[in-house]
Formats: sequence, structure tokens, C-alpha cells
Amino acid sequence: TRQKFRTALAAGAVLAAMGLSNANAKTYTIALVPGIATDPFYITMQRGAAAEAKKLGVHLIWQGGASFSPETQIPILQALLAKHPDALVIAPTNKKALINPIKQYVSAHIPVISVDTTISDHGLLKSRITSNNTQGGAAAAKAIATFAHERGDVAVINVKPGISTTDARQKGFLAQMKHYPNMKVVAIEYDNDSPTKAFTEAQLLLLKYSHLKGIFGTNVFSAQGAGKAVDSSGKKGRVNVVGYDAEPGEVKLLKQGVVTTLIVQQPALEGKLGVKYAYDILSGHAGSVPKSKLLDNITAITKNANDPDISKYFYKS
Ligand code: T6T
Repeated sequence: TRQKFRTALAAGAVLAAMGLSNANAKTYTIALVPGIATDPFYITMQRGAAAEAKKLGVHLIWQGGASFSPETQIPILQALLAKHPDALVIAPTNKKALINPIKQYVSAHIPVISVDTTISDHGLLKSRITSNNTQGGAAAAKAIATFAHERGDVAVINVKPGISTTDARQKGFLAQMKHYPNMKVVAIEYDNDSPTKAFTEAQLLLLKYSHLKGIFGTNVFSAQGAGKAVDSSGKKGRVNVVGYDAEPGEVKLLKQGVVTTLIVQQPALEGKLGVKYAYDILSGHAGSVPKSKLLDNITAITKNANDPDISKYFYKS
């Protein structure tokens, strides 16, 4: 065995001298940093990413914070940079605050891809993968208008300004609402991604605007809070909640008819593409990676919530 060991060592040395062993043995490490670790949207994204990493033989590091904020995300990025992953896939929690931390990766020659959210400096990114958020916001406005027969007051519960996805959803929503002269957006509230804050805000809206026809909740926690408030106030059927995303709590409210429409994204596909594009770039196929990839949304309504062609898109927690 000693002899065999010596032979193996010698063979390794010959391959290394020929520059072959490293090229063949390289396992890429891709870091994926979600907006927040505990959100079923990102948990579903992680599943898609992990399956793709397994398929490609890539080592995936998944690390996210306990809240959706640059304050928790930036230290995670800095700690990860010290490990020097081969690529970074990230859902930046703010369009501006994440520019400098991402620049540090670019300076270290680590390719960066944004997934879901993005930063305003697109030049730093090899690719941007996201849903069509403007279309999703407009679809939400159409759903609310249809329910209200294009008449009456509506409100928005959003996360906070400065997030690319939810800003675009709100923009799409407001632009579409302009098509309904007899409808008015009476309030836009921000819940800081807290379901309890969204719940309280929705309760106050229901008190202040007694004739409110609808609330648009722009992500998981905003929609959950709005739905629960309408449910507990007994206003189901009178106030139409349209929400973004499809985690189990929202789907339950959809099936009950409290939430009438959900704009559903494809987080597993986003995670899969994030890993695939990173791998393509690292393995010399950068040419096949699009600078921008916009994914379609799926519209789920109370009536089709049990249809397998729709429910297959619902998120896992
Ligand atoms: O709506 C998703 C995501 O697209 C958004 O950027 C942040 O909120 C979610 O994670 C849902 O909570």
C-alpha cells in the first residue's frame, strides 16, 4: 500500500505539472444571499437553487438574515466575502445601500447576479433575474377594479420604499388605477415587512375608510396582514384583498375568499436560474447568460386555487 500511495502521489504530481488536476477537480462554490431567510418565497427559491446545484455538482452556500434590511444583509455579505466564493447570487434588500458591498465582490473578481430584487447600478451585475413586477402590480389593480365595478376607494400596503420589486409593483398598480376615473387610492402604508404591522395598518384603514373596496398587499407579509384584518373585521366580500405571492397562509385566505386574487411568482425557477447562470459564467459559457431575465407571474383566484396547474406554483414553507 505504501508503494501504491507513492505511485498515486507521483501521478498527481505529473497531472499537476501538466495543469490538469485542478481543472478537472474544481468544484465551484456559489453563495446565494436571500432578502430574508425565513420567508417562504426565499425558502422556495432555495429549494430550486439547491436542486440545480446538486445537478451541476456545485457547492451552494445559502445565508440570509432574520429581517429584510440592508443592516442585516450587509454584514452577511462581508463575512461571505472573506470566504471568497466563486460567484455571488443575491436578492439585494435596497436598490442603493447594496451597491457598495456588491462593488467589493466585483473588485475581488467575483461575478455577481441579482435574483428577485436588484440594485440601481446594473453595470455591476452579470445578470438580473426577476419577475415582471410592473405587470404584476397592474394585474393586481385590474383585479381590484373588477371586483369593485371600477368604483370606490382602495389602499396599498407595501414593504418600504427603495426595494426594486415592491417599488415596481406599486408603480404598476398606480399606473393601472389611473384608467379608472371613479376609483381613488386613498392611502399607501409601509409595514417594514412585518405581518403584525401590516395587520394593524389594515385595521386602521378599515376604520378610517369605512367604504374601502380593496387593499393591495405587495408581498407575503403585507398581503397576510391585510387578509387577516379583513377576515377578523367580518368585511370579507365587501373589501377585496389582492395580494402578491402564495405562501400557505395567503393560500388559505385565498381559498376562504378573503383574498380574492394572488399574483404568484416563480421563486424556485429564479433560484435555479441564479445557480445555472453563475455556473455558466464560471465554466466559460458567459455568452449564453442573458443580462436580464424577466419571468412571468401566475394569477391565482379563489375559483382556480385547487387547480393543479395553478397550485403547483404555490410556495413551500
Ligand atoms: O415578494 C417577495 C419578493 O419578491 C420581494 O422582493 C420581497 O418580498 C417577498 O419575499 C415576499 O415576502
